[in-house]
This record gives sequence, C-alpha cells and structure tokens, in this order.
Amino acid sequence: MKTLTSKFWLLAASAVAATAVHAAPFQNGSFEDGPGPKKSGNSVAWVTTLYPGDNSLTGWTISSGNIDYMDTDFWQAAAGQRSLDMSGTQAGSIAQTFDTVAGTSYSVTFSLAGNPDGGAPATKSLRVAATGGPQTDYSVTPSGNSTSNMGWADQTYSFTATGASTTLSFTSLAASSSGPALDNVRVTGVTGTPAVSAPTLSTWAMLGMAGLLIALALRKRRLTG
Ligand SMILES: [Ca+2]
Ligand SMILES: [Ca+2]
Repeated sequence: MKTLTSKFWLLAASAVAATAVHAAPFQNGSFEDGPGPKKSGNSVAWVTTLYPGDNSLTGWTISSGNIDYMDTDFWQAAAGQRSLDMSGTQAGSIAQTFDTVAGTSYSVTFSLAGNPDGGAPATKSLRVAATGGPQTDYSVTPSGNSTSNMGWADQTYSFTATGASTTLSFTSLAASSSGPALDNVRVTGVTGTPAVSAPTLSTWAMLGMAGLLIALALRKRRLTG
C-alpha cells in the first residue's frame, strides 16, 4: 500500500511536469503531419478536400469554406510531400493558435504559388492575419506554371504578439476551385529563434510543484524502503 502511495506521488509529479512542459509551439507548417491526402474517387490524383471540423491537418483548423490537401503526386510541394490549394471547391481558410510572448515580434515566412489549372481568377490572392497584427494580402499569377513547375516563392508576414498565444490565419480570396497554393510556413521570433514561448510564471510554479512532489515521493520511498 505504501509502495502504491509512493507510485501515486511519482505519477502525480510526472503528470504535473508533463503539463508544465507541454506547451503549444507552432507546428506542422509544412503540412506533413497527419494522415495525409487520400486518393480521390477513381482519380489517380492524391488530393483530399478538407472541411471545417476535419482534423487531418495536425495543429491546424479549417476555419471556413474548404481547402484541397495535395500530395506531391498531384503537384510539386515547396517542401516535403504535401501542400495546400487554399480554395478547395470554394475559398477556404485555415488557422493555428500557438504560444507567443506578448510584445515580441515574429516573422512568418511561407511559400506561395497558385493552382496552375488555368481556372479563374487568373491572379490568386491569399490573406494572412494574426491576433493583433495587420491583415496583409499576397497575390500570385501562375501563368506559365504547371503541376511540376509550381513557381513557389517565399513571402514574409510580420506581427507583434499581444498575448501568450496568437492565432495565425491564411484565407483564400479566390472564390473558385482554383486558389493560391500554400506550403512551408515558418514562424520565428525577431532574434531568429523558433517561436517557443519562454516559461511563464505559472510554468515555473508547476515545475516547482513537480519538484516538490518528486522530493516527497523520494522521501516516502526512503522512509518505506
Ligand atoms: Ca509541405
Ligand atoms: Ca481546388
């Protein structure tokens, strides 16, 4: 029974420690994590249309409309195997909320191209926004591009965090099935470090509590052992 109590304290301590370090840094900016695009009907093209409520894109939510999740078999990705057409069958929007430090400036670099299928509009625009930050539109005209030559180009968006978390969103302004293509989103702090928040006061408090619980458990173990 005493061993069980000791085990309980160790479990409790590790649970608290896990909570303390389980932050939500920016993740899956290249859309490589998750189940991946599925073959569509009888088509050999690997593309899946994702709707709000779908959690296929680890870390991201589909906020409105729908998007096409593309495998490199369908078109060349900017990085890895997967990328997005931000207009699925209509204009779509995705968002991710991650840890930031209030007052710190962040740089968001992403690869932009356009669906080269020739569909309207000829120029495809993508709106980028972050909590408390500006709303900026980026445009691309994929004339002369193809699924094997997407013409991916890096774009940069900047914002200053207003709180301990920030929601970053990408919204297609192409009201058709042929939208701006997005891949390889990277978020860095102004110092060039990854956007992982510094431990907050409550994190330190939890770490302190974890240490205390571990000390208690070890003490109990010594007393019973
Ligand atoms: Ca990718
Ligand atoms: Ca589409």
